[in-house]
Amino acid sequence: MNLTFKIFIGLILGAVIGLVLNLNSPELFGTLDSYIFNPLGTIFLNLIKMLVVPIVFFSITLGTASLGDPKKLGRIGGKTIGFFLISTTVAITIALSLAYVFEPGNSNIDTSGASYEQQDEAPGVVDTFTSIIPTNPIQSMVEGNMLQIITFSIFVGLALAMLGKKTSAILNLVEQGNDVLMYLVNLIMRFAPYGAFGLLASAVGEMGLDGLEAMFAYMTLVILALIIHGSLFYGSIVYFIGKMNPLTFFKNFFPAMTVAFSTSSSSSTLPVSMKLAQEKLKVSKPVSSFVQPLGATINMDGTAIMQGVATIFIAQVYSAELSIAQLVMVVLTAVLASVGTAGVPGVGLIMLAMVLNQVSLPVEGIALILGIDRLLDMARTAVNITGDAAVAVAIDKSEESRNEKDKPAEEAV
Ligand code: DAS
Repeated sequence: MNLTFKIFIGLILGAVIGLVLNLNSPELFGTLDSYIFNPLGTIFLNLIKMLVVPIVFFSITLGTASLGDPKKLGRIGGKTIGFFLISTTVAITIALSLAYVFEPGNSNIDTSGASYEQQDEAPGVVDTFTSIIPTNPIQSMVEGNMLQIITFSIFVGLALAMLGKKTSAILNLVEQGNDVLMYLVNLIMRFAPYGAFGLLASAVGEMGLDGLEAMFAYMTLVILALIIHGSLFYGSIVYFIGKMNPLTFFKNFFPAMTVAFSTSSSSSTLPVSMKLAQEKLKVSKPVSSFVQPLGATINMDGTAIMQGVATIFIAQVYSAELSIAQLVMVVLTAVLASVGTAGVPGVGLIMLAMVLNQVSLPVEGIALILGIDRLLDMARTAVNITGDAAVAVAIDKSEESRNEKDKPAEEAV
């Protein structure tokens, strides 16, 4: 039985058992929750939290180093990164706006058990930007100051990229460290069916139908934001810059989207998405071979959308008011986090713990959405790789038109 199916079974069982106990025997629920449901959920949650800091450091260092020497990045590299940053920022802005409008987390869920210290002195936007430079990176890691860890990782990655061959041994170590962490993510995801069961049984047993409604609202909103961003934003990039009919783009790229949906892994889908981009979307090999692998590493719009909706959902569930500066922090953290989110199943959720950390929202809030995350991972991975292909089409067309312009007059005829 494959993992996704096992997680689905865990989800359904947890929700049904939680609801039956909530409606019929709260006392029995109390006992089972203390000795079975809550421990299972907490173990899974702690396993996720355990990897946050090391994954952020290794994957963002590696993601930045893989950009290559900024001096040699050249025009295509600069354009690609520019497109990626704009695309991810638009994605999370759509997510935050929809979450504010539709308020999926506004429900009668009782979260008296958990605490949220409202950041009374939330730093202003200027302080937010100045405070992201760590004075002591190790202390930032101990404190879980994610933006400072991200900043430090980006500097280390840039140094590795600029030093090139001199530090290839260190870069290999970072790559191996990242491989070990990705293997650990894989191992932890095997516990997901049991963790999802415990979390759903505990959450639904505690909150009853209100909990289920809130989770359904959250899931619906993430999917809505994915569809809006995927169709409207990518459709516009492909049409206005790629000079391609969006329907042609989506029709020809759809097989790659199905592979991403079923594997929940951008990296595993890469061979298919590159083949389709080159053969069906006529993207030149050099542009496809640069943009898509880079995108599978540093461009995760679908993941950023989940993180945006989840952050506002959890803030609403805990009745936490996020200031403008904190929202800027969420966008910044999610955009920078997507630089490091590796293209493997479940890693976006680990990065969500980092975003919540950054705005002091209780990471326990992940319990409300963790169970259903694997299903959403499938959808957001499909959006992640589609964004990479859309940018590849746009870059390829802009390079083609540039080459046309550069051609001497007689040749251009
Ligand atoms: N599954 C990841 C990917 O491959 C994304 C995520 O976990 O959010 O893109």
